[in-house]
Amino acid sequence: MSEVKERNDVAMKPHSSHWGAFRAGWRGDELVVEPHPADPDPSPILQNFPKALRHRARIATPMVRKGWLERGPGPDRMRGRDEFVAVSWDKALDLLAGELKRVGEAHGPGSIFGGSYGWASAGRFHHAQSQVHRFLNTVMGGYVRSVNSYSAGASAVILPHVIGPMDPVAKRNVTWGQIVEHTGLCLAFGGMAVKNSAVASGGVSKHIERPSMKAAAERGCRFVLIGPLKDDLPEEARAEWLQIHPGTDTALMLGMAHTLVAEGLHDTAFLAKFCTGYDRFEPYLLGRTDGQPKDAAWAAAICGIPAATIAQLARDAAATRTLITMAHSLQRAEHGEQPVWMAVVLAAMLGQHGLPGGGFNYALGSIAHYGKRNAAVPIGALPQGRNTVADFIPVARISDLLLNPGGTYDYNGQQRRYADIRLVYWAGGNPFHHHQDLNRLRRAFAAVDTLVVHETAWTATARHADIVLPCTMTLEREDIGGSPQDDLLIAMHRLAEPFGLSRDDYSIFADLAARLGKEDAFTEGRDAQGWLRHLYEKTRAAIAARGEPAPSFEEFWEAGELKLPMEEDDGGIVRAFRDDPAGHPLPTPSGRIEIFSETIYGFGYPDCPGHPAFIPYGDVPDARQPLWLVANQPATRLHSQLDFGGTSENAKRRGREVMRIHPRDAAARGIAEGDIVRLFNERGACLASASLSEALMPGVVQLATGAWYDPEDPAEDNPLCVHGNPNVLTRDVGTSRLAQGCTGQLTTLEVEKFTGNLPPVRAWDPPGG
Ligand SMILES: Nc1nc2c(c(=O)[nH]1)N[C@H]1C(S)=C(S)[C@@H](COP(=O)(O)OP(=O)(O)OC[C@H]3O[C@@H](n4cnc5c(=O)[nH]c(N)nc54)[C@H](O)[C@@H]3O)O[C@H]1N2
Ligand SMILES: Nc1nc2c(c(=O)[nH]1)N[C@H]1C(S)=C(S)[C@@H](COP(=O)(O)OP(=O)(O)OC[C@H]3O[C@@H](n4cnc5c(=O)[nH]c(N)nc54)[C@H](O)[C@@H]3O)O[C@H]1N2
Ligand SMILES: [Mo]
Repeated sequence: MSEVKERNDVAMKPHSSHWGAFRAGWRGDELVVEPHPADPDPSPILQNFPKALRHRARIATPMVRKGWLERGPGPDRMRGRDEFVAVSWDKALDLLAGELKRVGEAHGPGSIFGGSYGWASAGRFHHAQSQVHRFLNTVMGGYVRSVNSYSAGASAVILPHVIGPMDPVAKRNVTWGQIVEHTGLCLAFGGMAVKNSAVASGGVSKHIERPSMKAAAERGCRFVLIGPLKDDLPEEARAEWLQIHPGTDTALMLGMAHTLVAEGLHDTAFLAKFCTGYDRFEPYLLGRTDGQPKDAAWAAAICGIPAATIAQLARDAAATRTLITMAHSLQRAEHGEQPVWMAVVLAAMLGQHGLPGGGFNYALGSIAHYGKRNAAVPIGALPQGRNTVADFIPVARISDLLLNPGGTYDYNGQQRRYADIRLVYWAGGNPFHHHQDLNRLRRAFAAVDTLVVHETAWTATARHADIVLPCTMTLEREDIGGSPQDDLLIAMHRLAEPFGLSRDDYSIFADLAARLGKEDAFTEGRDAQGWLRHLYEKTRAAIAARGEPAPSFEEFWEAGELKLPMEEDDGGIVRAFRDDPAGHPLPTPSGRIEIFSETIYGFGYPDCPGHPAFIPYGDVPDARQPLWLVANQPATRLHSQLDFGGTSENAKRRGREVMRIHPRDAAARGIAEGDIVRLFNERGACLASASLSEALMPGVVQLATGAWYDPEDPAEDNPLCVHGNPNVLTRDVGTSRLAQGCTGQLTTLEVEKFTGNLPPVRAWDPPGG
């Protein structure tokens, strides 16, 4: 095999992950992992692999919860508190097939929740979420699904109303190449942390964000970071840091917009030609509707940035090529629809949408998908089959669904009703990582008849399941790595034998399908290799159709990668609209940018009116919970994945996640560097190790997500998490009635030095041992 490289006597084989393409091989018992040679800024997350592969946290054998085995399916508060019994694969699959049959016959597929949100692993075929969806569709007739994501719950709903679907606004708009060449001022709301662009679902072979910011800054582009944390932009951007109170960015943007109007700097020609509804928004901006002009002084009192700074920022933005970027985080918060909409409006008032390196690019820098050119050929994905169940929930309403069968709620103009769910099937996601208010989630999971989880490791979600099926890790199987925003398709070679009795999700589902008499419907007669060839063919045929050399599957596998043709950097639908508004209208009701939306206005939601507005946060610091918590993405891993890997573990202290606090706030509480602290609020509490830092603003503490939930006493209803999972603290409320998105980024709490006996961290110990 030509791609096998000898380095330090190690035969290296290609593989890929959400956090980068790489090569790996064995030096004796040690797995050696090296980034793809073309990657200018590889991620340290890669080094989670070696230690994780054979870690004790891996699941070795199928397990069934004792109470479920003895008493059968049914609501049970013992989930997460019970013992497990090891069973053979045959026994586990017989039990599960019987339960699926019972639920299907008695209650129908509309009683199965297969939302199964989660990132799983990077391969196109073994992607667990795709596997479980295909299984439920082809074998069970369907399932209640989830829509939107934890990433962009609010923007996925608001953007189509006001400018266009999220994908073209985020992924085919302003590129890093345009920024390097054209941008004069980049206003980065929530920053563009390179720890975040370490990641792209499906994989990324070249991390270009840091070098691009460096090149842009060296040319003279000015970066302004607006956010509570200084390190949300890299040193290389040479950014100015404007510290803003969390949840107040809409006020800042309104203050800038007001300055533009007051000084006649807004682009009235652009507003007239490309937008609709400015006349309905301006009275609010100027205070004609409520007596309160949203001027810079008003904004300053809310967001904490001086009025003169706000006004000058508006003038500077009007004087050059200005790009507004906005991290996902701002909309993963109460009223998260508003900052996104207001950013679209501010860029419109600046007249910059559609200019190279200007306008608004949602989520640039939040993930490595954005700011890239797109592949000119399709990349295969596992077909999902047909879901006969029309019902769905907005993804972050999972606890509401399970706790309120038959209950009603609003969503994007609809009044909807929650289904009566009996069986929940999860593969490739970790709700005890991603969901808010984990004590409430435990009550929700107690309400179903059966919870089935496929996992590679003993996450808290696996520990709360009735049936736990052990799965291979990506390194233990062959797959194809790729994403539509990367120019390399990677042949993911197998590097290790399956751990214990673990099996691929695919072969588990194929065996289950056979037990339910639907094997052919699920497999279409293909084994895993057959599917890889089938998926590859889609890309190969498209390359051949372009008249370009299109290697066979064998050639691709042997070479280890395939370079894909890429589309032109043409600015996408926003540029096309600017160039020809009549010929290329935006896919909004008016075909224009909607500064006022008749549609949204017609919904009559007080928490999402007809134009962007500043709506104060509900959960604000008070005497009892005086600090903001920023629960952001971890630098040392992807979400909760491989929390037990080397990079992640090495960043912990005394086994706990590190939480950052400003020295002023620490001093007021007698907290010193390295102290174990207790973070608490009305919903829950967790421990963490305190680190004092002036890289965050006073009044804000930061604890990244991803430390595995580890209840001190699982028998309690609101146990202390001894490891540092911030989702015991966050609120489980939707962004608004419009999008019902996740609001996990921000909450309020108090912090104190922990003085009790330090409980051990057991998050990675298998249950019962
Ligand atoms: N407080 C707060 N909460 C948040 C956020 C926040 O900012 N603040 N961010 C949110 C966001 S943006 C997101 S995207 C979510 C992420 O939430 P998730 O995507 O659910 O988190 P992951 O840890 O990636 O979960 C993936 C799981 O799949 C498992 N897995 C990997 N490969 C395989 C496989 O081949 N087969 C099977 N069966 N399993 C596999 C992994 O072990 C892991 O447990 O979290 C959200 N939660
Ligand atoms: N290393 C790593 N990278 C990741 C991930 C990961 O788990 N690990 N997850 C990936 C996924 S799935 C997603 S969706 C993206 C998420 O991307 P983001 O949501 O953009 O990432 P976060 O790190 O949660 O938040 C970015 C910053 O926003 C700032 N912020 C928080 N609240 C406010 C506010 O009210 N106003 C302002 N101005 N700033 C605020 C915080 O300082 C925070 O550090 O990250 C992706 N990248
Ligand atoms: Mo996400």
